Amino acid sequence: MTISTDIQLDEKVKVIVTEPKNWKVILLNDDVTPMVFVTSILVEIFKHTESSAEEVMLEVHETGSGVAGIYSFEIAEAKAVEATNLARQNGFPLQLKLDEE
Ligand code: TYC
Repeated sequence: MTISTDIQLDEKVKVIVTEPKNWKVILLNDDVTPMVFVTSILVEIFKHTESSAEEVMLEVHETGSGVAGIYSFEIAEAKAVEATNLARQNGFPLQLKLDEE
């Protein structure tokens, strides 16, 4: 048995496809979180090399903020949560935020 289905397309429907935006994970400076801890988070979670991690960490330390990485919203959120959890587990007040690109 063959089932055939006719689908009527409404030509008035216009499909608008837009690229999903990327999100920056921003690291914020504080006076308590050790430099070595921030550097290790940049290596472990944000996949920096040791030297680029140190560069970003120092930029945050000197200017107040810096970009840890740029991802889709879901990945950015997951990495920010992972970094925040790790900081809290170690008793540090490290803060991260997400900014649309
Ligand atoms: N300012 C901190 C210190 O002197 C280091 C630090 C860097 C903290 C970056 C947070 O996101 C940060 N120990």
